[in-house]
Amino acid sequence: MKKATIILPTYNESANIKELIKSIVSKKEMVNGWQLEVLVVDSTSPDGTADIVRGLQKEHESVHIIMTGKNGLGQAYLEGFAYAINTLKADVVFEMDADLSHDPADIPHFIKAIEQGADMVIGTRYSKGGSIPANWALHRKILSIAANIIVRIGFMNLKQTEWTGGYRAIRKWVVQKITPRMSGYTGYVFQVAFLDKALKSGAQVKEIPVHFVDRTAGVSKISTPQYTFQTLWYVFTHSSFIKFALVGVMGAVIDFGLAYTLRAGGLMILLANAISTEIAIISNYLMNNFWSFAHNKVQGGAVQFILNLLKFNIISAGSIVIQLLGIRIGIALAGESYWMVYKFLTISFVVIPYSYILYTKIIWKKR
Ligand SMILES: Nc1nc2c(ncn2[C@@H]2O[C@H](COP(=O)(O)OP(=O)(O)O)[C@@H](O)[C@H]2O)c(=O)[nH]1
Ligand SMILES: [Mg+2]
Repeated sequence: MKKATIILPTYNESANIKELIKSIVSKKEMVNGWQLEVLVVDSTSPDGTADIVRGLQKEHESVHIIMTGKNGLGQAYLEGFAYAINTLKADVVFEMDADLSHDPADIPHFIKAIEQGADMVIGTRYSKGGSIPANWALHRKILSIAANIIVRIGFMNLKQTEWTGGYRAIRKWVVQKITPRMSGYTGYVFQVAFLDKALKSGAQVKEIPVHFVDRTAGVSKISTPQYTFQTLWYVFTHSSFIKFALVGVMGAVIDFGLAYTLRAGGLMILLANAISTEIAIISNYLMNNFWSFAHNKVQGGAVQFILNLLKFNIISAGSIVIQLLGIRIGIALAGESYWMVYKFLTISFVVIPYSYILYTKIIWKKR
């Protein structure tokens, strides 16, 4: 029989924990072939959450608890994952809020998705069949919706609709692979960082819709300004798309700088530009391979490396043709004086999507 351990991080959840654990335990019969266990990770709550859990342990041997300091939600999960896998021998771990926002009746759906081959299952509030609480204050709705949209666009991953939610089922191998790289993300940013790293590691991630219910007891522990800043910073520093855009800017600087220098050194204009452009293309290829798309680096030795550099050259040549066409069309429609505007618009709205899509479909494919 396989084992799934449902990890409940708690800080002052005495008003919720008993009802939640009883509800989870009552679902045990609903998942054939799986043993369900509960692991509470309590940050030494002063409200006596742990005592309530210890009381329940007398009736239910599938209930476990470990104590930790108040070191953030992510840190509580890291400690819970380690205990669930090393001590309880879990095959799958669940993340779940302990304030009754997540409905234990969804647990069998998560298990089913795992059985169908998913490595990680995410309960999403943002696809058909899911929802955020109707009674949330407007600012909370906006914050939650905006956070997910910003992360989706930042990572250019529109497929993943839920990044910040904490109702998840994760296979052991994903946890073991990702957790050693999570020590810098021990607050609420943990959720975004973990999902990003799981996707980059090639985990099959599946979403299932969930209704998120507002807590009726206890208070939220989220610190909005800190969370917002950490999330934005994480996306900015880990988005392949943003890195790709920065590489593009660096390429332009190299191209212009080198062309100017070579020309000043006495080379013919066209020759100077041919050399500078090719060097910029090669340096872009290297920066994209070892930085922007490092998780999907070109494999297969020197031959593949050169072959892909050739493909990269062809795609880059396409960018130049597209730019010239854009400028040409602009001139035909609105005259010559604004050619820089046409160039800017063509690069922003055609060249960038064109090259990003081709790079990620042809050269740095998802493995
Ligand atoms: N162990 C532990 N649990 C925490 C910590 N911060 C939040 N939690 C738990 O994480 C879950 C989600 O937190 P909550 O404050 O409801 O966040 P919100 O739903 O985004 O408002 C709840 O079960 C909290 O008790 C922490 O520092 N340590
Ligand atoms: Mg909550």
